[in-house]
Amino acid sequence: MINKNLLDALNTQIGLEAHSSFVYLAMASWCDKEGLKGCADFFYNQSDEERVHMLKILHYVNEMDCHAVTPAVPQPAIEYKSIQEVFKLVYAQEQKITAAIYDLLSLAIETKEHSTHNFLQWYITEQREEEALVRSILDKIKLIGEGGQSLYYIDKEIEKINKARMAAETAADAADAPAA
Ligand code: OFO
Repeated sequence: MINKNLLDALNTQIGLEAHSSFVYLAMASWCDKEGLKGCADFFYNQSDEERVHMLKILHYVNEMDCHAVTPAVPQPAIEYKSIQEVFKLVYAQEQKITAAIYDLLSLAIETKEHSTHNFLQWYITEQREEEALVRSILDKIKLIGEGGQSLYYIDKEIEKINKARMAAETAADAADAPAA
C-alpha cells in the first residue's frame, strides 16, 4: 500500500503525463497541418512516450495494491504562432513535469515510501534527458534563425533527431533480445 497523500500525488501525476501526451498530440497535428513532417513525427512519438509514462505510474499504483484513477484531461492549445513557440512551450511543459516529479520524490522521502522512491528514479533520469534534448533543439533553432527558409532547415534537423532516436531504440531492443 501507499500512504494517502502520496497516492493522491501519484494519481495527479498520471493526469499530468496524460495531459503532456495530449499537448504533444495537438502539436503533432498542428505540425502536420503546417507541412512540418519531421516535427510532426517527433511529436507523435513524444505523445506516445508520455502515454507510456502515464501507464507506468498507473500499473505501479495498482501493483502496490492501490487504485490508479483515470484522469480527466484538459483541452490543450491547438494553434501556435510558430515552431519556435512550440518548442519553447515544450521546454516549459517538461520543466513543469520535472518540478512535479521532484515534489513526488520529496513526498516519498518524507513519508519513508522506499518503493516509490525507487520507482521514481526512472522519471528523474527521463526528465533530465528530455530537458537536455529540448534545450539542444532550442539552441539549433536559434542558430538557424527566423529567416524565410528556416522552417525547412528546422524540420530537417528534427528529422535527423528522429532517425537517431529510432536507431538508438533499435540498438537497445537488439541488446535486450535473448541470444539466439
Ligand atoms: Fe513524462 O514528461 Fe517528460 O518526458
